[in-house]
Amino acid sequence: MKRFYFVIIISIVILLINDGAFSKEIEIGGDSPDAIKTIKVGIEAAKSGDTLRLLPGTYNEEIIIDKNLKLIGSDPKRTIIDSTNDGLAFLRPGYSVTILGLTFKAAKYGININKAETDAVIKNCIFTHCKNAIYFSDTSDIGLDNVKISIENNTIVYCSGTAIYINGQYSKEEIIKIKGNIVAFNNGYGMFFNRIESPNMTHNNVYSNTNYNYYGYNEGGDSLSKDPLFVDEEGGNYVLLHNSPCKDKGPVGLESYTDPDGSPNDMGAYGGQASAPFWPYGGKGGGPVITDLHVTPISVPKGHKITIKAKGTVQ
Ligand SMILES: [Ca+2]
Repeated sequence: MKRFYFVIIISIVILLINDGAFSKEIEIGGDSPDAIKTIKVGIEAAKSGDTLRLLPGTYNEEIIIDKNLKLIGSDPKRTIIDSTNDGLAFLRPGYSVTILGLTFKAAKYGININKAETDAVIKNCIFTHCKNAIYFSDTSDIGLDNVKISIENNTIVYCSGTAIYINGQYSKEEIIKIKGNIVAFNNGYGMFFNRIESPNMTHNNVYSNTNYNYYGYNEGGDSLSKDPLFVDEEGGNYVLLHNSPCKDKGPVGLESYTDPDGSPNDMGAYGGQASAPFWPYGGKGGGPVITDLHVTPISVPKGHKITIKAKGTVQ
């Protein structure tokens, strides 16, 4: 009888170990000598369902997706995929991938999805100075129910081609969801749709894109076309100024859409609960950000005066 209980307990322990090993988090980047330095090596080490957490840094590589993964950046401003061809490519169908908190820079295609049967969530990312930012082209006539692409709370600016390109034989809502994005100052189209009948598209700000803001499908509900007013677009800081028209105008309806300070969703990469790890605005109510601190002179005898100058910005 004793032996019988022993066998059961061992079986439970093994089940727990297997379950724990099923999905893990792999850290990439950083200065530690045994750190995994490239995303490619991280993907090779990952099993389907794992999360790759990217420490701040610039990754000069092309990411090929060949398993179900989450790619989570530390902060889009500081976690940069700088690639000349594809930033990230789905070359085979059937993968489910979440991409969050990254900047895609300089790529010919920031994210290139050319197969049906893809489940991609692209969230809180910045695309800048790419040719095309998010490019989905499925030239087959299959995959009506086998594709699910969600493009939410991204900032896509200063690309030389099209910001969001969707080409596929799809008509159902929820298959392509495009919400809360800022798409501005791109040199081609803001959003280009071919053969798609009804993307689920709301709360985007699509402004000043050289060809057309929209082509092939008109803007969805609650959308804007206004200068987003970034803190420093020349310097690549796409945080919103306090008077940005994108403040509190992002998607509504889900708890995840609420900003980390409790206010409604801001459009762009700094909006929604997922931006909490890199939320740039301080706590609820917002305190000023102090910069340009100068003390002159830096040393004086007792009883003399010094001048302290600083700049406070409320975002
Ligand atoms: Ca807000």
